[in-house]
Order: sequence, then C-alpha cells, then structure tokens
Amino acid sequence: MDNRARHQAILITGANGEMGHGLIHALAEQNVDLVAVDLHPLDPALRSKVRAHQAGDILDTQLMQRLVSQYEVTTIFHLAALLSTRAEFSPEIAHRVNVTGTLELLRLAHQQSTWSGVRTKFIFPSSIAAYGVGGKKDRLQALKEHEYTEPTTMYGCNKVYCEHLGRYFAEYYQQLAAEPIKGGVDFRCIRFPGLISADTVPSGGTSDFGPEMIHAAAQGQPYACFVRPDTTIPFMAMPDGVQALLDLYAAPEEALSQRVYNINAFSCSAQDFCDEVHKYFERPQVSFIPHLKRQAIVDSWPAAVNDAPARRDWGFSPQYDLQNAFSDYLVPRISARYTSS
Ligand code: AKB
Repeated sequence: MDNRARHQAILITGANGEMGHGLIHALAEQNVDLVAVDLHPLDPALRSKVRAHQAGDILDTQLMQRLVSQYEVTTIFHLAALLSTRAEFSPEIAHRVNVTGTLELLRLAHQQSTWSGVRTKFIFPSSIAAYGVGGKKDRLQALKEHEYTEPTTMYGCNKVYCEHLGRYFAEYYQQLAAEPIKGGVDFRCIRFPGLISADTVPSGGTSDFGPEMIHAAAQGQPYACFVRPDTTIPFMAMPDGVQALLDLYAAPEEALSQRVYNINAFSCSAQDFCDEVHKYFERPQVSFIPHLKRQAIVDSWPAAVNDAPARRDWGFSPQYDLQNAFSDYLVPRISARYTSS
C-alpha cells in the first residue's frame, strides 16, 4: 500500500456515544483529522468537527477496509460497545460487537502498522465491570488492576478478554512469523468508573442510575432509582474521562509500565446523588425501587479502585469530585440543555 496516497487520520468508533461526543470536540481542537464511525448517522453537531463520517457496523469488514484504504489510520479510539445491562439481554450479540468487533479492529490496526512501519495506537475503554467481587467487605478495598477479575456479566467478561487480546496483539501477535514484524499495535486501556455526562443521557448501562437521576430532575420528571440508596461505586464526570483518554494517548510508550490502568475520581452512593440533586433542582421526585438483578450486578463491582499507576505513569489527575461536578459542570450544562430544548 502506498501511504503517500492516503491522508493520516484518527479513527473513532462509537462516535455518537457519550464519550465519542466529548472526545471528538476535544480532538477537533487539536486540529487532527478524524474519521468517525457509528451504527447511526453522526450527530449533525459533530459533523463539522470530523474529516469523514460513516454510518455502519464495525463488523462490516468491507466498510472498515474501505476506510483504511482511504485513510492512514495512526490511532484508533475504539469506543463502540454494548453496555452491561443491554448485553445481558442479548449476550451473543454483545459478544459479537464487544469481542469480535475489537478483534477485527486490532487486526486492522496491525495491518495499518505493517503498511506504515509505525506502531498504531489503540486506545480502549474498559470498565469497573471487569471486576467481579463476591463479598461486601472485599468490594470496599480500593482494588488493583489484577484483583478480582472474575466478572459476572457478559459485558465484563468481554472487557477483561479484550484487555488480554490487546496485550496479546501488542506483545505476541504473529510471534512465530519468519520475518520480524514491522510496526505492531500500541495497545493502551483505561478501566473507567461510571461516567456522568451533561450532554448525553446514557443507555444500556448499569451505572446509569446516577446520570439518569440528574437528567430526570433537570427535566422535572420523576425518577425511580433501580438500586438501593446505600449503593456505592466509583464515578467520574465526563470531561475527566475524556481528558484521561487524551492523556493516555499522548503519553510516551516508555513511560507506561502496564497496558491496563484503573482510574477513579470519586466514590459516592445513590443517596449522595439524590442529596446533590435536592440541592440544585426544585422538588425532585426521586424514589428508590431496587431491581434485584441490576442491584446484584452493581454489587459485584468495587466501591473504589486503586489508580496509583495511572497517576504515576501518565499524570492522571481528575478535576471533579462529586460536589464540583454538580456545581461547575453538571448543573450549569444540563440546565442550559433542557431550558433551550
Ligand atoms: C455500564 O454500566 O455498563 C457502564 C460501565 C460501568 O462500564 N457504564
């Protein structure tokens, strides 16, 4: 393949999702060329920010091959996934999208690097769903990356396996080839806590009770929270999540002592969310009606994670805790969003 014929670009899958929105806005400011792929046509608000966008399935190999024959893909942010609750309703489809889709993209990243001779960066969001913590006491320790990785959901299993696939591609893919491999895949992964965005309402996740409560209150709608008030997991405001992706992407490879990093911003309970919502919105109507099966999924996730390696290796440092996430980010942005619509 003649690389001179192709324009360098960063490929973003799952571009319409919560994280895709923030990432496209941030990368567009860095003046890099972006190619966005999503199952649905790209949000019109994002179209001017990207060089090209394509509606289609990441499992459509013809589509993906056409894109990489047009663009020299230097980095892939692979955000497309079926989240944890949705994946339980269709585990086989989740496996296809979350695992086969990732495998195909890793292969494509490898193929790109053999054409350019340069390692293709592959940035992959994993999740606290990669954990499966049995007892209540154990979920209260701040877990390290290798502890308790026996998830109870299809989505969690998919994430853990893709972490391994990424490591395999980065270190062992085609290890028996006669000729040394030129390039290769520079796989980097973040295990995210529950993310809260002011701009998009989540769908299909099990950590969604936090963001759903806020978006409902801002619209004056009642909200029945599907977990108990004391349910505590780690959360993060979306700007910190996007910044973490950008920081890991920008870090020199030699600074990275591992391929999979935990990150955490604040741990809080569903009741803590409810208390904040009461501070800012008039007469919010929040009730707690636990859904026992979704509750069990959240209870299998840790209440906190140890993110010391991310802080040490690439300077992870979130700006938002629960209080300033509400006062400085969520409330102003969400209120403006629903007042103007
Ligand atoms: C989900 O709830 O599935 C996601 C996650 C924690 O990865 N938000």
